Amino acid sequence: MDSEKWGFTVKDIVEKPDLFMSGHRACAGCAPAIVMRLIMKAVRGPTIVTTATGCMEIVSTLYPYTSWAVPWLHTAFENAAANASGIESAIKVLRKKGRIKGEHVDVIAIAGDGGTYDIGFQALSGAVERGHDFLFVLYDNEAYMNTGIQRSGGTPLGAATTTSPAGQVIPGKLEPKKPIADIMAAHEIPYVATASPYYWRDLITKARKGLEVEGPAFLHVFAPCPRGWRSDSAKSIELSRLAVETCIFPLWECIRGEYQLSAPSKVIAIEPQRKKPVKEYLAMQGRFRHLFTSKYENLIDEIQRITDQRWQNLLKKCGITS
Ligand SMILES: Cc1ncc(C[n+]2csc(CCOP(=O)(O)OP(=O)(O)O)c2C)c(N)n1
Ligand code: SF4
Repeated sequence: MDSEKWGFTVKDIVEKPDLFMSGHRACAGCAPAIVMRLIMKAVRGPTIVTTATGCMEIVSTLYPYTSWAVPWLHTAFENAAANASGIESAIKVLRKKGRIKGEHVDVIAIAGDGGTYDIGFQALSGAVERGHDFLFVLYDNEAYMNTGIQRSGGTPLGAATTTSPAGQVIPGKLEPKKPIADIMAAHEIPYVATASPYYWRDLITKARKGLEVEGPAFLHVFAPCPRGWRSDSAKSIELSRLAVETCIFPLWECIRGEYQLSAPSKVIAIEPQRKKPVKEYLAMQGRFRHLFTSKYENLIDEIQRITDQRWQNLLKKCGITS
């Protein structure tokens, strides 16, 4: 794994050993597991990963087995970023004392939406404010899946979860998704980006960029969960594409507070007729099934309105006027 020689050609990517290995216990069609594998294709050399409690931790480390071919630490649900800060600081001290020499060590913290938007947020905000040099990967499957599909701050408006059940009383989750990547961009850290596993090369490149910058980097990765989304397990990657094409999940980077669209979303900004209706995306998921009944169909228009509004705001931040 020589960072000088390794590039991003398909051949390089295929030939690089998998550092997140097969044999884990994720459900069929689990996009977060695909995201783990792609992220680990981006590392430069010696790497330490710390993962908060959540599906990706549980499915990959059923004792005595592990899917991680790098040093890996379990951390509590709330403090993946604090753990990464400690790892990075320890490496600095050991280097200063001459106890380790040689290559840089990549430090990666990984958490789901529950561990990022909600319970891990103070640790994350503090760690990036202190300027620790690590990449934080949020795999966003939009609910607390590991404990039974409870709503999180990342769950979208109208989604049915076990704590926002769609029925006679409420139409699924009542609040829209917290704009977590914008909140991280507001910290003016060196690198913030969004990514989707359909655009796998873009995802790997962004993970690598996040590792290469000095200081904190935040990567928000869209990650369909067929179990919690009540979607076809063969459609996770199609959903990853549709989320970008509908602008539900646009792709962008923000470098020290400066926004720019990534290629798949730039295409839509230039040719707005390519933007697909959110209905197409919603219709593929059982968690939105109730929105296609007369009682709740007005929520589809509301989801479209919020999506359009957020897209227009993003275009403005990128200096694009439509
Ligand atoms: C302080 C604390 N509260 C609750 C839990 C129980 N718990 C473990 S994993 C989890 C949900 C994780 O959700 P998320 O971070 O979205 O990851 P996912 O399971 O969806 O991959 C919860 C509530 C815990 N481990 N620690
Ligand atoms: S519940 Fe969802 S995120 Fe968890 S392993 Fe299954 S598909 Fe993956």
